[in-house]
Amino acid sequence: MISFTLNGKTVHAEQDETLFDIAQREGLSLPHLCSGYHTHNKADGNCRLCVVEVEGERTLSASCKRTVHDGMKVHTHSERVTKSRKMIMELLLADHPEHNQSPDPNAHFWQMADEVGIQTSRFSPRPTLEPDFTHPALAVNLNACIQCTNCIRACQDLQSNDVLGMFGRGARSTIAFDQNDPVFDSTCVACGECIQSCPTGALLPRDPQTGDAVTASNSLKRVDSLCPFCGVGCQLTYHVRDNRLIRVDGRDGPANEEKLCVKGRFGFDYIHHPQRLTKPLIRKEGAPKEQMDPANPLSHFREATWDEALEKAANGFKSFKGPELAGFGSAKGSNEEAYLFQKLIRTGFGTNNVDHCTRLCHASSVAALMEGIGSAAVSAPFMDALKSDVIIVIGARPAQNHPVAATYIKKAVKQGAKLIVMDPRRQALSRFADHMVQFKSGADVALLNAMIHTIIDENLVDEEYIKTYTQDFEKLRSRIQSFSPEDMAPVCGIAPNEIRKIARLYAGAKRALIFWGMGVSQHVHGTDNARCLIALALITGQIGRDGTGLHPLRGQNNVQGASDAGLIPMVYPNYQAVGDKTIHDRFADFWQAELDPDPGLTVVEIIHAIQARQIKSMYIMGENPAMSDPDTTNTRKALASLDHLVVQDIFLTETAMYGDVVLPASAFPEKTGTFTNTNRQVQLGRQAVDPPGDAKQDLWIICEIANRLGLNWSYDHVRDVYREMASVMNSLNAITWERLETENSLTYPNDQAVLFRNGFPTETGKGRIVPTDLIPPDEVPDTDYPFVLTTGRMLEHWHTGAMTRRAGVLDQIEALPVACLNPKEMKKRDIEAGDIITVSTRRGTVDIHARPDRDVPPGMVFIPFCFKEAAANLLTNPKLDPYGKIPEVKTCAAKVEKT
Ligand SMILES: Nc1nc2c(c(=O)[nH]1)N[C@H]1C(S)=C(S)[C@@H](COP(=O)(O)OP(=O)(O)OC[C@H]3O[C@@H](n4cnc5c(=O)[nH]c(N)nc54)[C@H](O)[C@@H]3O)O[C@H]1N2
Ligand SMILES: Nc1nc2c(c(=O)[nH]1)N[C@H]1C(S)=C(S)[C@@H](COP(=O)(O)OP(=O)(O)OC[C@H]3O[C@@H](n4cnc5c(=O)[nH]c(N)nc54)[C@H](O)[C@@H]3O)O[C@H]1N2
Ligand code: SF4
Ligand code: FES
Ligand SMILES: [Mo]
Repeated sequence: MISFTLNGKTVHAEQDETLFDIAQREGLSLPHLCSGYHTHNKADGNCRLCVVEVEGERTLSASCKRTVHDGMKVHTHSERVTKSRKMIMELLLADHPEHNQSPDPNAHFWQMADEVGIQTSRFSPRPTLEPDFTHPALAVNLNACIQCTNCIRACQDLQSNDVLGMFGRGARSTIAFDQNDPVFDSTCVACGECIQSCPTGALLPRDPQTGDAVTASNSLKRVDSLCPFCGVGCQLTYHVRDNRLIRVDGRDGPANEEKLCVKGRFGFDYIHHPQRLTKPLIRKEGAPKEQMDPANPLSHFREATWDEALEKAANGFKSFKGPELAGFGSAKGSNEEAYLFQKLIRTGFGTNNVDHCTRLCHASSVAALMEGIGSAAVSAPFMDALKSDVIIVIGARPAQNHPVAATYIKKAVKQGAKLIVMDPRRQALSRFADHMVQFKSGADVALLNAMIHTIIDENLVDEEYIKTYTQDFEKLRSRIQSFSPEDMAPVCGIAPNEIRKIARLYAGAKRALIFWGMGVSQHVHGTDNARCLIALALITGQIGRDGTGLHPLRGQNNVQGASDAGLIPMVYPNYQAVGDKTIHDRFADFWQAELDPDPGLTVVEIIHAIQARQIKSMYIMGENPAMSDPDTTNTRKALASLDHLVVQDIFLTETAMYGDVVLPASAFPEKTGTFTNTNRQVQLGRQAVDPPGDAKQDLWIICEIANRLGLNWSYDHVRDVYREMASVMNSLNAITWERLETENSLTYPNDQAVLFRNGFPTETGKGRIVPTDLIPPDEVPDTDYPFVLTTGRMLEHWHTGAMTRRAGVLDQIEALPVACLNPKEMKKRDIEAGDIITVSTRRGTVDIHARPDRDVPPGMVFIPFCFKEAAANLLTNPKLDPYGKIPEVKTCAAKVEKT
């Protein structure tokens, strides 16, 4: 501790604390522009507004950069300081339009001018610059820029996107996107971090509908909530005016530290889209399900009252027996909604046929993790990347799909960590990687087993760890003999030396962390892929410590929570097996209901059971299987063949079009509930606006149906549902609703960010190593279908496009369906960028625009599944992994022709 005097008062401080922070702590306000505006942006000391006087020193010091020493005498408002601040402000004002011409007359900049007491400038202004409105998300008016460089630091240090920099010299120097390119032509990914860091209004968000710049002061109400898109679980603040969201800012959550990505910041206006469902709909008598008119889907429906629609929905369900019924719940909904949805299916329908998109997602990872280490949640949060010295990212593209999680990986690399990316396609993280291992699609087991072979062969294993915490290592040792790097090189396409290098790097690391995604899980051998990753961590002891572990990046904002809450056919809440008699009886007693003793069917199995006429009626809430399930033609036929389908959504989706009853629900910002992100952090989403028209809260709708099935539920508030749910979930025992309201984010179990420090929750307490064999993809290229088709996502769009294609900014950035091909393949076939091509597989055909993309290797075509005009799932293979029951949407054989 250091002792010094601040304006004559003795103050104690830490050695590395800045004067600015100390002053703030002491309740002194110091004017500031280039520091202390965005909490996590690095202090820069360039605006000089925060200067203070240190007795005996010739010059004033920027307090945001100045630390203290014993005996120092500091003055924050001496005459010299005040005079200097006034001059600085006057100079800065010369770089800014008149107050009434300012892009944001209430900006922090003007508050500082007030504080300093200066409103006009005697100095001549800079040459004026053209505002840049080329990007639908960003209003750039550098006439208001004071070059505090907050935006540059936000872009480079916080997000590591490295787009913004300085350009030019002297009075002509400006902030620039890339080489001073128009924003839309630059490599800007529109995370908007620069906007949140800009204190002057030179950078502002644009209204997605009108295109006008929106200032924070335009809002009347601010509501602290969460991003509704991905499993990162960014905290944000909604700005509301007249029951409309007008702007979103990042909030200081543990998983995002004020950062957001383009979807969280600019993708909010889907909730105001004119196509929102605002009235319950009932299918018109005789309107054929097989012949929808996609141009006018509403023509098949008539509006109904809630009473009529709910009666019809419930009566329909009542006319079928348990095994004839099924439900798809939603990972976009809250924990409370997921809990009540599965409770309704199990107690009201009398079946365990309840599942959700986790089946298409990490089902195989979950199968392998449960088998291996007895728990399927991540062992460490993604922020732990900052503590790792080696990071593997395999079959995932976080910079696109978990963008804020990716900021931690990028930052770790900048701090010296080594990154290994393993993927058949290159990606935004590749430029950060020490090893970009671009291997053959579907060859994960070959590559990973060759790494395991190297680690065992070169005795890089952690013998102590293996002895204490694992079982079945000997089985692996003998089976791995046939997987030498030399033998596996032709299978995976990676040279033996490179395999050895990355194996040594991982095993030799002090702390190594593995992230994985859909490229690992969505295969017929997805469970085997994950088994290999688990084995890698177990034999090297790279788990159970800070900066180590296994992190299957969870996709949907609440897929972790929906799974925890029991939206899974074989387990009740908190993964308690349906097939276990004691557990079954306990839940039957708790819910006062007769329960189906057998595990239910999974997502794709349910579609197959409809085709077999076993399942005749379904309740689908917040999922769009007509777009997201593989082999869409057959999925849609199945949905059309149902005798009774109730869909609860916010739009008339491709799935809702097959509904007999369609119930208009509440979107994320219209409700309150808990959500669990990929880090096992439970956080509160708070209602910011009312649902439109007659649309109702999802929770209310579920309860109304339950009561019409005779369940007699009454919950006054969502917290009552939370309490009931938490009472049957040990994992939540330390997390009360009240704590959530005040503490913002709580990690289960028991606030432990890193798990398995002393073994695993298996019967033996040890992790099980499960050896794997080579299984080729179900479909490989041949002469008829010579390409590998792979499917996935793009940064701006969410899954089936239901939400993001109705979000103004996002849809303007990515407006057309595209298939990405290596430019060489395009040249060979005389295909130009933007040409329409036909991509076909054994299941279907789509016409789609070709996009040259060097990330895609020759011989591969990539199609994102968000475009209904060219639905990728018309093409995909529904073949399942036998353990996880996940379909192989990451690879099948395809043909590409110029149309
Ligand atoms: N922008 C956006 N973000 C999202 C989503 C979204 O729809 N849009 N969805 C969310 C959801 S639910 C999920 S699950 C996550 C998914 O996030 P990711 O797991 O990152 O998803 P994908 O883009 O489907 O595929 C990941 C990677 O797998 C690679 N891959 C393909 N075949 C193979 C293979 O054989 N082996 C290996 N190792 N890799 C392969 C692909 O090239 C791709 O880079 O994203 C979440 N975030
Ligand atoms: N080819 C291919 N197919 C895939 C994948 C792939 O990589 N390739 N990935 C798979 C994966 S990992 C996943 S997770 C699935 C995702 O598949 P889905 O979950 O079917 O996809 P979403 O588009 O997210 O569907 C969410 C639905 O919920 C609605 N919705 C949004 N908010 C709310 C709300 O608050 N209440 C209600 N009631 N409804 C709401 C939306 O309008 C939308 O219709 O797709 C899978 N399918
Ligand atoms: S990273 Fe995920 S949670 Fe965060 S703003 Fe983007 S989509 Fe939302
Ligand atoms: S805030 Fe300290 S120099 Fe700008
Ligand atoms: Mo997912």
